[in-house]
Amino acid sequence: MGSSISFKRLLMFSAVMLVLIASCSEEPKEKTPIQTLPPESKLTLKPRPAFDADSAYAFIEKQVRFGPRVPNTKEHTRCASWLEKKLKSYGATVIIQKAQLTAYNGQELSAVNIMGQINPNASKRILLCAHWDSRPYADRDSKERMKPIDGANDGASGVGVLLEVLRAIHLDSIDPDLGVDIVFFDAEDYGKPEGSMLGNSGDSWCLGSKYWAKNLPIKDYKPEFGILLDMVGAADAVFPKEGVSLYYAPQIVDKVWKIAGALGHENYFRSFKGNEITDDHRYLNEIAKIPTIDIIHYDMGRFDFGEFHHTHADNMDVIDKSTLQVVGDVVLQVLYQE
Ligand code: AHN
Ligand code: ZN
Repeated sequence: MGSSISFKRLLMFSAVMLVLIASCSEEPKEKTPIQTLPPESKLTLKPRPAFDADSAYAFIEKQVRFGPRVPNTKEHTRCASWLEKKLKSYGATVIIQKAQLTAYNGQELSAVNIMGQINPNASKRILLCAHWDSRPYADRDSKERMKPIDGANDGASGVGVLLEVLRAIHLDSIDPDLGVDIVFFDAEDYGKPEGSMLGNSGDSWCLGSKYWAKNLPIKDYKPEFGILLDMVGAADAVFPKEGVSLYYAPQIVDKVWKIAGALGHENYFRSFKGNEITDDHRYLNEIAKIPTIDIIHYDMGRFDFGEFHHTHADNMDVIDKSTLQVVGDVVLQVLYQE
């Protein structure tokens, strides 16, 4: 039938036209795209309270203004009272542990470890810690090497971040079944000066945490894990997966670095293994058997702990609010992810 033939022709015509149009198109022919879905993120980030880096910075500044926090000085005693008062003001139950410790040179040190507990009766607990004393020497400096340093990064930065973490929890709220313990260790930085003839310096550091680990101030104290912050305030800080942490608490390193990555901070929390560093966490692991990691600035390619480390340049000028923000956000996220 005539109409059927013309219909077939129309169909044929249309098909030819379509092929022509398609082949004339200027668009380059695209291959079927390979499915490149983003890697499945195993982490759903839960809400966390805000960390105020200005406030953390002010807490660091306050410590530095006391003067060097060297055991047996009035600056040290005054700062200890302030820390105790701050912990209480943010709702923590405070436990003060005093100890007479002997330094590498025979000097007796009146030391004080300061602990604050949130939800003290909760059985599941997380420990956060930092050293609050500052180094009595500037043994890496070229001048005034026997004078004490400000210790803005080395000491005050970890404490400042933790005080702000506590303030953030206090202003917000936290699961009443999760206990948070903050411990400020004393006499971490009274280690043998560089070049000292007094033999191996390895165990002359961390006197306060060693004492604390041997004399836990709470019966059957067994937190799930601990996080130590040391030197967490410098610009462009590099936090490798520190060696002692990887040895004793690899699963905690993994947890914390995954969370940091999910927050987009892999430029600070690097994925490579760092050196093994003798720091307070070593003794929490070895003596108290608390799996504890160390978030510590250590840049192997660039002045390890920083050009200013154990010099008079470790002052407020090296403190960078962006780094404080990153570390504070990661620590808070770890707590609220539990
Ligand atoms: C040593 O250099 C052996 N330990 C580094 C721990 C440290 C010093 N943290 C702060 N100051
Ligand atoms: Zn130090």
